[in-house]
Amino acid sequence: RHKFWETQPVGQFRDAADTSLPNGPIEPPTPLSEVRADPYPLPAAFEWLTCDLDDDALLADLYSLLAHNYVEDDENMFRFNYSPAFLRWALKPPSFFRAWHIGVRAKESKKLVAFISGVPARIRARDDVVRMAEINFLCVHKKLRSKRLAPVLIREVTRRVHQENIWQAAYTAGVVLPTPITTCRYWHRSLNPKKLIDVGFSRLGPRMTMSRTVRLYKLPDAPLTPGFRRMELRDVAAVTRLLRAYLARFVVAPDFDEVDVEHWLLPQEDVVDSYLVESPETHEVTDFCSFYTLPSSVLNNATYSTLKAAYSYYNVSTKTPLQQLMNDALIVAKQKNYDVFNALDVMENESFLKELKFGPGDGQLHYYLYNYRIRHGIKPSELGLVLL
Ligand code: YNC
Ligand code: MG
Repeated sequence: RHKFWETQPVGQFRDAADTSLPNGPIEPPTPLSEVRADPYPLPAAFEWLTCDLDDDALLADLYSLLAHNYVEDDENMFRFNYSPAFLRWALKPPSFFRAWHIGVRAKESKKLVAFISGVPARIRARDDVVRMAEINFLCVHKKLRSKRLAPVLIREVTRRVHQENIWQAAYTAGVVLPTPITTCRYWHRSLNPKKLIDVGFSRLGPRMTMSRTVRLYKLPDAPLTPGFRRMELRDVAAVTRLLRAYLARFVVAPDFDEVDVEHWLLPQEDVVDSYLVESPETHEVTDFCSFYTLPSSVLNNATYSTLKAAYSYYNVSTKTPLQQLMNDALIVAKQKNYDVFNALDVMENESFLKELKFGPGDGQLHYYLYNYRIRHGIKPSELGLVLL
């Protein structure tokens, strides 16, 4: 059934019931001298291109490939529209490898027609901190679909990851592959209900009028928690301490140090936003919340061309109740003109979703590890990892 995935070191569906298989790596590393030295062959009209994302023209090509060909919802009403600045942030974390930014272009026209990327990360599974690649932005131009190009891209990124002596990876997908470690659902909190209804993202509830709906989702003008403010560079050490202590509670989570926190969580306009609570008395940082910005193109609507969406990222509460903290996150997102605030049911998010008027989305997000078995999988609430 899965001609490609059946050949890969991933949990296979037929092994799901086999309790004798151990947790951890599925295959041992091979000596680096045995890692294939040459790129995998492509169909004759195409060539590999290692992408330099500091090159604005190349970044614009990547932006455009994804803006026209990347992930859509099941009804093809919306398509992710990752911004160039976001792509740079997502693909150039500390110690990134340029060789892992892999394009395919047409030899003749030089047009970029496919892409896959990896970035390095340390991810902990139970007690085991593992160097991994986070694989993302796999995309094949719509005109080149179903020609088995995706397996070539995946094999090539795997080869380049192996060349760095890294043997595991983490990734998410909307499709079911062998075998998810967990399956999550997105929840959506309307901030601009009228627009969301106009573009077909949500519908007016039964026995609801537009004005009642607008009132239902109304939020205060400013955050309510005393000491709630934007994160700054001087907060990196405190945020790292909070986050490390919190993520230790989950079965699978990133192992962030201060260098990672500065990259992944220090605010960047329209890319990532982070807020914290600094106690007005002790000046201690007690709570933290963050979201990233990922607009979607609205396909086929006469009035609107994009939805501005915030995605819940990492949140830590030690003093301010998590629900109150996330209510303040909703308030700042509304102030900044986002149309919707999205969150997965990972970590402790279930504890605030219903109370803060998030509704469940359709469609699921499956989380995967490559060459690492987690027997029986985990629950979304045991997952402390958010991929972009
Ligand atoms: C997918 N999303 O099952 P079988 S998520 C992985 N992730 O193989 P073809 C996928 N595999 O089943 P198309 C996949 N989607 O026969 C399909 N596949 O074994 C598998 N969409 O290839 C599929 N982006 O080229 C099948 O299919 C084989 O032309 C079929 O191309 C697929 O970034 C795709 O959703 C997704 O651009 C590129 O449809 C195309 O359809 C497309 O005939 C819109 O491929 C955009 C989209 C995917 C977003 C993402 C994570 C990717 C993870 C890849 C796996 C990484 C493994 C770890 C590597 C490093 C290891 C180390 C160490
Ligand atoms: Mg293809």
